[in-house]
Amino acid sequence: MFDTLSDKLQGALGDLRSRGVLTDEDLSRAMREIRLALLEADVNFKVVKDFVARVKERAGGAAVTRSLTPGQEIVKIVHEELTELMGSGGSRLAFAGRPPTVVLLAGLQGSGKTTAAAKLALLLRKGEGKSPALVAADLQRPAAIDQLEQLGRQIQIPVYLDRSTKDAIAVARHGIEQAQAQGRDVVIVDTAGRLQIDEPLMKELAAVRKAVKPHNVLLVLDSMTGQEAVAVAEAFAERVDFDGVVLTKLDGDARGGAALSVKAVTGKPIKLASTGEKLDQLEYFHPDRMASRILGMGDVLTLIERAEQAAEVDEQEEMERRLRAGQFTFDDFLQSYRMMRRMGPLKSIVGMIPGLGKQLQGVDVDDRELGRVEAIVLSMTADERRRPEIINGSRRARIARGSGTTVQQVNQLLTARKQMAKMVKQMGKGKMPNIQSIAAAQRRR
Ligand SMILES: Nc1nc2c(ncn2[C@@H]2O[C@H](COP(=O)(O)OP(=O)(O)OP(=O)(O)O)[C@@H](O)[C@H]2O)c(=O)[nH]1
Ligand SMILES: [Mg+2]
Repeated sequence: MFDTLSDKLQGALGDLRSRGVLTDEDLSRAMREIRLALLEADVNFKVVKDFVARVKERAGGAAVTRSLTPGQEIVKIVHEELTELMGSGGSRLAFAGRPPTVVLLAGLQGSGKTTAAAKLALLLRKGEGKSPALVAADLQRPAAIDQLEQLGRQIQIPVYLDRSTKDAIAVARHGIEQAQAQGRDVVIVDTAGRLQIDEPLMKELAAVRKAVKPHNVLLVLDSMTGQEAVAVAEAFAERVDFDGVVLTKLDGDARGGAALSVKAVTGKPIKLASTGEKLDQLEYFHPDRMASRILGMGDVLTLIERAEQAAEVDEQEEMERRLRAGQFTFDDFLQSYRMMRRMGPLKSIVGMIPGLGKQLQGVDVDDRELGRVEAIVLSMTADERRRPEIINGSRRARIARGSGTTVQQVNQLLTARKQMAKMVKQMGKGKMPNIQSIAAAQRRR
């Protein structure tokens, strides 16, 4: 997802991070490279211009904080601006006070509406315990109804259809009534696409919209079509209006960057992103997380943590208390990783704790792994972090997907936590090395 853009941006920011002092020349070069990276990824020209101007302005006046180098400060600014660019509004759908919530999907032919309808139904059932239904209101092609019916069967979600009419409004209305009668709380309406934006399409959509009063109108955009997708979004925004965007085919990388302009150009947030043909490959779109992914997550998290460093003495004390009590959940795990990281290279820390180096053999403490460790833990639910024993096979697969890692890597981490928990128990019985004194020793070196 956004691989090219990600590589290019990280390249542009790469040498900045390590510098203690930045000259104006360094800064201009970085800005040029950022501009190129965005343009090459097909981000809208005007959007790029504004973006770079904002980063430049902020970077020029950026206060050099105690905990960040100037280069890191710029990475942080780029991260914030990227997040802002992709939309800081929430990705949640609007749910009706009185069910059913109606979601209308619109978009050009082949953009992925029908697949997205099924995926969304699955996501809402799995993630939010909803009981969705699908309505086949694409009556342009007979095959469209079959396609939705088949998808519905695959995921065992009812599909309302009527092969005897060409009246999309009647089908949509009737479908919603039926869904309501059967106690379904979300109804997702699939509509017909057109080759391009034309009058009949807009009219039909507007009519369906008026008739069924959807709580969410989502525009489905194929991110592989680059700038074309942005033009479609603009046209829809003018003619039919919509509440948010579903970006599809983000797995095809080349021009994906265009999608990043959608929010800036139309003011509508990206709510969901689809990253493959499989039905579970749809996720809520989180601009901040996406920005982190694009910029190389680990580094950004490091930055943010460093900036927060000063405030966290209480946290250490709390942690020690919990460890003594023999608890060691994934929350503790994550926290301890973060604490250790703030104190310097992990290997040196581990080496300084008596007896720890040996016990940690086999547990990976490579600094580069940390971003991944965080991503994995952050992809767990609160419950999973507290009670790791419930993490079964399907949960592992989900966590791997959510964190962009493999099941094997998730397994490794589960094992590592177990080992650490055991170790912590032993230490808890004996003497606990004082984390603060280790930190102090580290600073003196
Ligand atoms: N690789 C990839 N393929 C996708 C994705 N989403 C949809 N597709 C594929 O794109 C094609 C078109 O998807 P549909 O859901 O049928 O598109 P549609 O908008 O309903 O098309 P019409 O009904 O003809 O207007 C299908 O082959 C899907 O499998 C995605 O995120 N990644
Ligand atoms: Mg379709």
